[in-house]
Amino acid sequence: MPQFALPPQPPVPVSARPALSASATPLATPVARRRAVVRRPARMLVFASEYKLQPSRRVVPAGRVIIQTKNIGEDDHNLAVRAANGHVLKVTPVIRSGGLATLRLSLRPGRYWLVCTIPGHEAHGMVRAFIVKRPVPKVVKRVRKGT
Ligand SMILES: [Cu+2]
Repeated sequence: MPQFALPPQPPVPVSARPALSASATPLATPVARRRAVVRRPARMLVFASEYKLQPSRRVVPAGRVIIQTKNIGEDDHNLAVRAANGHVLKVTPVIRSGGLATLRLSLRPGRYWLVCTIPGHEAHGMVRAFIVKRPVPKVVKRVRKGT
């Protein structure tokens, strides 16, 4: 398996990811409970450099999303979130080398694009798609306390 230099995943539970054989773990309810309660925004970290964007994840659950962009390159960059219809939903200010910027959005399920809108940068490769998926339906809390 090839090793890519992808940035580490933030420690946020990916609710879109199906639970892997929960029955294999005895007393797997804490995981289910945590998934049911998750209302925090999803998070994504994007590294920007010449000339690429490296998102920490390609799928996020629908709803609030916080996207942080770190410019690990030498030139100025920015980060825009573009909907499938071409509309730019939000864009950061210019991020200087070493700088960090944060976008907060609320996204519906669908396909979106991360783009650096500085002229020429998208054409040079600073564009990446990501998917917003409907979150996993609320898990009904199974009360198993008191034996
Ligand atoms: Cu750029």
